Amino acid sequence: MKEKVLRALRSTEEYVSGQQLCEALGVSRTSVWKSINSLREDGYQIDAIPNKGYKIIGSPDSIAKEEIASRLHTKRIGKEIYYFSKIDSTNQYAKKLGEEGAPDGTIVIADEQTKGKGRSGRHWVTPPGSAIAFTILLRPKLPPASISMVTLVKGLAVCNAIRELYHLPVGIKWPNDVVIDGRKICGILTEMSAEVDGVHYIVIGTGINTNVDSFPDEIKDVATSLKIQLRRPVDRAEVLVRVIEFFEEYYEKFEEDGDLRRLQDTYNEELLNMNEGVRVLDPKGEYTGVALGIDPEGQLLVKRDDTGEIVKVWSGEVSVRGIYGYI
Ligand code: BT5
Repeated sequence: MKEKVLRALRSTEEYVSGQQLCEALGVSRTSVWKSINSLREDGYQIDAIPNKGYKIIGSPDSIAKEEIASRLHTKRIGKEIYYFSKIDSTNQYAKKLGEEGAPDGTIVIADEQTKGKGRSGRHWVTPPGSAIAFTILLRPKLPPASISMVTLVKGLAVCNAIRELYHLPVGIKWPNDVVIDGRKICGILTEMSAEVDGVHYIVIGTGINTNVDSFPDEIKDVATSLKIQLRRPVDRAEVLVRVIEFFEEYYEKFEEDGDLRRLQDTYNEELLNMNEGVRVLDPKGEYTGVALGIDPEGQLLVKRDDTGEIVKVWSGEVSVRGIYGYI
């Protein structure tokens, strides 16, 4: 109900009368009034003028369900939203929902994670109330081998949302780190439940450092936040909504072909180290070369310095660094 009231108030720049709200939402005056009060308790500033109605004049820094649902313009992703002020891991919860049959496009959002997961058992730090942690559950009709490409689709969405909103010099460190100023601003973890020939569901988890002021010692040299870069806090809901909208747009393109052919050029424009020297940390032996961008399957093409041959690097076990450091 709160979500519907918010949506109605946000649908116009004008004041919306109590009567209009009752009629549009098919509820009583008392019920509208209760929702307005409850929104005020959540930190919304709602101006009320007799005989004119209500208007939102200030919103809290919230990524709760009502806030996101009332601002999101998507067809498919976010039709169901779960929000937690604190949770162990949004990916973990989304997997539970996946097992229970939750629909494609369901989103799980949290303000704090106590056991945020990175890849290969690593930890992802999500400090309370200042970062974004969220996971999208999807049920793609694609073979399991295609799923790792979704992570690249997501990285591209985050990268372009940040650029559009804040004009920051953001880029992608292949395959899935979104980086500003040589530091990581976002991490993505895709997990899947599948059989040999089909996918039950996938969960794509994303952590974005929005208004984080400082990081624990162990990551302070590799992490940054939008607030640190801009020297001002951002509207977290704005970031989350734009990322989801970009993702829906890109994911549709990916799903049509089952590969990245329509996104390859856009991705390569964002790729850090493009046409530059990289070191490929392959467990079978390290080598250096020049990064030539991704192919339609999301593999990084590298021209080896030693043999001159162009090899396809897949992200599974291999990691790629710039010649002079992490990026
Ligand atoms: C990732 O792993 O980058 C994937 C992170 C995915 C997190 C999201 S949050 C929502 C969803 N729910 C979850 O439980 N997880 C997902 P990886 O490439 O393995 O990077 C992990 C490494 O990044 C750590 O070992 C740290 O060095 C560093 N790190 C940890 N927290 C960070 C942060 N907040 N910002 C930047 N770097 C961080």
